[in-house]
Amino acid sequence: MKSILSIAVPLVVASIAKAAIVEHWWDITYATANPDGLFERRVIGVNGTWPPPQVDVTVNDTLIIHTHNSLDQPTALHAHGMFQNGSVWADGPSMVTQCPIPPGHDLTYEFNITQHGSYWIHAHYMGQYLDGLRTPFILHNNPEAYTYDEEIVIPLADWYHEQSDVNLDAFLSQYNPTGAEPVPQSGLIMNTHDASFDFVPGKTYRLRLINMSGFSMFYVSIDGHDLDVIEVDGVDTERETVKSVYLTAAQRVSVLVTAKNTTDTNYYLRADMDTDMFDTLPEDLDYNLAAPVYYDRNHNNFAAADDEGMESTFDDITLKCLHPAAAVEPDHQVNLTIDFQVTTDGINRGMFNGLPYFAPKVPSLNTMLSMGNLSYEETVYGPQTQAFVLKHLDMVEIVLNNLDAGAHPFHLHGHVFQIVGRGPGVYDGNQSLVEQWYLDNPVQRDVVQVPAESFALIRFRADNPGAWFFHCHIEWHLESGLAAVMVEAPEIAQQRLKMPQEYNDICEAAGISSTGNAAGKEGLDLKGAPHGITLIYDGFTAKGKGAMAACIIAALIGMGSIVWYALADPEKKAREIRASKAQ
Ligand SMILES: *[C@@H]1O[C@H](CO)[C@@H](O)[C@H](O)[C@H]1NC(C)=O
Ligand SMILES: *[C@@H]1O[C@H](CO)[C@@H](O)[C@H](O)[C@H]1NC(C)=O
Ligand SMILES: *[C@@H]1O[C@H](CO)[C@@H](O)[C@H](O)[C@H]1NC(C)=O
Ligand SMILES: *[C@@H]1O[C@H](CO)[C@@H](O)[C@H](O)[C@H]1NC(C)=O
Ligand SMILES: *[C@@H]1O[C@H](CO)[C@@H](O)[C@H](O)[C@H]1NC(C)=O
Ligand SMILES: *[C@@H]1O[C@H](CO)[C@@H](O)[C@H](O)[C@H]1NC(C)=O
Ligand SMILES: *[C@@H]1O[C@H](CO)[C@@H](O)[C@H](O)[C@H]1NC(C)=O
Ligand SMILES: *[C@@H]1O[C@H](CO)[C@@H](O)[C@H](O)[C@H]1NC(C)=O
Ligand SMILES: *[C@@H]1O[C@H](CO)[C@@H](O)[C@H](O)[C@H]1NC(C)=O
Ligand SMILES: [Cu+2]
Repeated sequence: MKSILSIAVPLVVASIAKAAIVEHWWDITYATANPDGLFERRVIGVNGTWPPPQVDVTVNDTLIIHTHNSLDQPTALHAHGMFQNGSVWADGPSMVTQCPIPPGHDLTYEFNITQHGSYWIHAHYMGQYLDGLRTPFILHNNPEAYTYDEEIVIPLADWYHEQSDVNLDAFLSQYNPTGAEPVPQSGLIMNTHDASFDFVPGKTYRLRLINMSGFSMFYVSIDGHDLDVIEVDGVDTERETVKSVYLTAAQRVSVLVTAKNTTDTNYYLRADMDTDMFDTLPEDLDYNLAAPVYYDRNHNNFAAADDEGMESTFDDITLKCLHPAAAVEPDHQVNLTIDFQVTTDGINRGMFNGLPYFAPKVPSLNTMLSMGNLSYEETVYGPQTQAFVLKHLDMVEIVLNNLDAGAHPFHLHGHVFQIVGRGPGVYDGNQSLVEQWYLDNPVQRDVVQVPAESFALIRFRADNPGAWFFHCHIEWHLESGLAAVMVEAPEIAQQRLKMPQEYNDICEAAGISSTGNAAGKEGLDLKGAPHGITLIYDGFTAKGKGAMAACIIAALIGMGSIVWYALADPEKKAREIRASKAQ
């Protein structure tokens, strides 16, 4: 009896790891940095330094990030991949779940850690994360699903020399009718151009690869080593041994790597950018990144490259979840057709179902929580907010038909989804168009890559009342309109959720109403809600189009400062930049 107790007691003590309150204070500021060694530029960091600190928590902790906005522009922070179940206001996307934090103001992001795995925190306002406001966010479990000796967090990112607002201005311009995206000047491994790693013989490492890119896709491998995939986007997977992995913007993959037993050879970790995306390939862009993996820093014997680069056969759809869940028939379908077209303002925009997203005058979450049973009417969220109201607990299938000649990574906030099928061309409900179904144990993640001119079918349970952004994670495409909002279970949200007062206070400080419809009004009167930039229909004369665009731009500028917060209005933005440069 005595001996059992003496064993049992320490075990119990060890397993009830005390949940902690992890508290951070972030003053969001400008800083200067030269991470690629080629160009020093103004970046956005924390407390005057860059990069922002990595955040580490353990399951059951509560994370509190006290932010102060010391920039001269609004900002907002998103913890990518968090379900925020019961705390949707802390999700972060500007004008979806919160008003952006005006310059000089504070906001506290507080939420419980119920998940584990590899995530990241990034700005969700205009192109700010490409200016550097992004950092890994690691949720440790105890115990972890797999054992390993050490973990190495490896953020990968593209890097621009120009400020995002200037890049956005050039991208969202009538002088860019093909919608050519700004091409990054560099790629960074570990936020630098000269990363290196040390491996100790015989040890097993968990590499947490996090793609914090705004645009570029990478293939990652280590010469002479296999990679065992064990996690995608916070979901533990069955171990699968591969030579290289592929990550689109915002995706994460953990791999286990067993170090060699000898130290006579060193190797390179390779991260090759997928150059298919770039409209032009600048000669000075080094898109095949490499970082040495040293077993012994005293010699220079490197193994020959055995890099597959873009020949990689890695395909995340074949991965299986460690905790399997079979697909079930959907109760409800949402069809989203992805396209890029020049719209009535003369700008090439991304769009779902022929309509680019424009932020409403009131955050969609505030509309949902303040409009009683009108919150079921999709129109109250605004004519170009692309709101889809979902019934509580429905199994929802999103059909993503990509008409574009480029691949796009789509991210759903507040959930992971199953990827159940994929195929070339357009899915019209004819099930034999699906190349292969994945129904027994489909992979689950929070970002899905939809290849060019093809479709993907994803499914999730609407079990998280709130307003959840769904968008392309290529930052340029999000800003141009490739986004929608899933309004999930409004009546349950109204019963269960009580938005902290501080969130209403920042709306007031920003001059934005925290209640009402997309126009900031009661009922179904939506006059004044941002809209009017649409497809150019046949039948308008060229002159007519010009007149119409001018009229819309005048209307948007007339909306004043609210629109400045709410909309990526290129004309107004351009004027502001010109004005600030003139000062
Ligand atoms: C930022 O500064 C605040 C106030 O001095 C400090 O409490 C906090 O720990 C700092 N945070 C970081 C990440 O440096
Ligand atoms: C976090 O969990 C605690 C305890 O279960 C709960 O009282 C609190 O409301 C939760 N906080 C949030 C922001 O969900
Ligand atoms: C978190 O809390 C749950 C429920 O109390 C418990 O089963 C689990 O072991 C805890 N996880 C960690 C890492 O402490
Ligand atoms: C990150 O994602 C972007 C965009 O999808 C992609 O172009 C880039 O190659 C990826 N980087 C890595 C290291 O996987
Ligand atoms: C290293 O040596 C151990 C023990 O001798 C062996 O079990 C293991 O397979 C070796 N590992 C590699 C990567 O060669
Ligand atoms: C909306 O709510 C009001 C009062 O709460 C009720 O009278 C009305 O029938 C409801 N309308 C619908 C469409 O459910
Ligand atoms: C989606 O498209 C399919 C095929 O065209 C159609 O059968 C289905 O009804 C559509 N679903 C919705 C919700 O519109
Ligand atoms: C469904 O697609 C298959 C494969 O393309 C085609 O052979 C078949 O005719 C289609 N069925 C219908 C009803 O359109
Ligand atoms: C949210 O919490 C509810 C219980 O409060 C649970 O039923 C649901 O599955 C959770 N959803 C997610 C996405 O975590
Ligand atoms: Cu895209």
